[in-house]
Amino acid sequence: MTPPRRVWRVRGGVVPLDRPAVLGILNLTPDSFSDGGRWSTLDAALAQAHAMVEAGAAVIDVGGESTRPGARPVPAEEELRRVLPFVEAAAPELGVPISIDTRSATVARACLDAGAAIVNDVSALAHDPEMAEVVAEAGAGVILMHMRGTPDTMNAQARYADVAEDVARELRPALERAAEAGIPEDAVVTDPGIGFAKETDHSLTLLRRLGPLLALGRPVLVGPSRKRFLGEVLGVDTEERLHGTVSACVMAYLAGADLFRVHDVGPVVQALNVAAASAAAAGAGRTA
Ligand code: HH2
Repeated sequence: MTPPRRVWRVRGGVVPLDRPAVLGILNLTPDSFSDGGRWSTLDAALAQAHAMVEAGAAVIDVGGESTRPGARPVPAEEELRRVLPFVEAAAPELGVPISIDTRSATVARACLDAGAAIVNDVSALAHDPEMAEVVAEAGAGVILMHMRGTPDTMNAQARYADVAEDVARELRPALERAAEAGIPEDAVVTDPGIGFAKETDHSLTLLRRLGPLLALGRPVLVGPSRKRFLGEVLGVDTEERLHGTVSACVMAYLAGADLFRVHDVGPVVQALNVAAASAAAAGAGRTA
């Protein structure tokens, strides 16, 4: 008998998880650390989204607020001005679910109404008290990411006894918030928050030690793309971090991650497909 298909339930459908799922990043912000200001017209944003789908993205993750360390919050109206026209235009034609990267329930609600299927909340439903309800009412998928403090204050809070255990324990209240609001278990994905209140060694450790997070019983997403910890290991600037990003994703896959949020979709999809094919050929799971 074939085992039941693993899926992530999202608004209006599912994201299959029987092979690695890549989320293509589309930052419609002037100040994101690596692609800020690049997709400043609707046409450019749509073209980039289609190119990422073509390259194998299972989801497009669109954001209108930078969460890089030290970033200042953006008012909901401004966030909506940046992302809503894209969601309205892309949802009917893209062919994959759209995820909205926001901490604001107002932004999430408007984007879900316009056809988005997933909310990627880096505050794990803690920033906006209405967020859990908005996700539940829409039947959306949700990504619950670990961080401490806010992007403004998080860097000072990167002290852990055991980063893998601490991250998993600190995400539990978010899972409870989701369950209390009526969000189904199979709509929830967790994320260790690479680079969010994490020193380089914490991010590197988390890529190898996802066990405590996996023990929470939800699929795990990682977002290492072009991040600072890669720059610190390799001594290279943001635009030269592709190979480091690819290695980080493959390592996290071998440690049990199912979803990967990246800027460079094609190379990461290829690398993960090789890793998955090798695991399947060996017939003994990912770590054998
Ligand atoms: N990282 C960033 C933003 N959103 N969401 C999840 N779930 N996981 C992450 O690791 C994650 C995230 C930061 O990266 P980026 O979007 O490239 O930059 P910026 O926040 O400057 O827009």
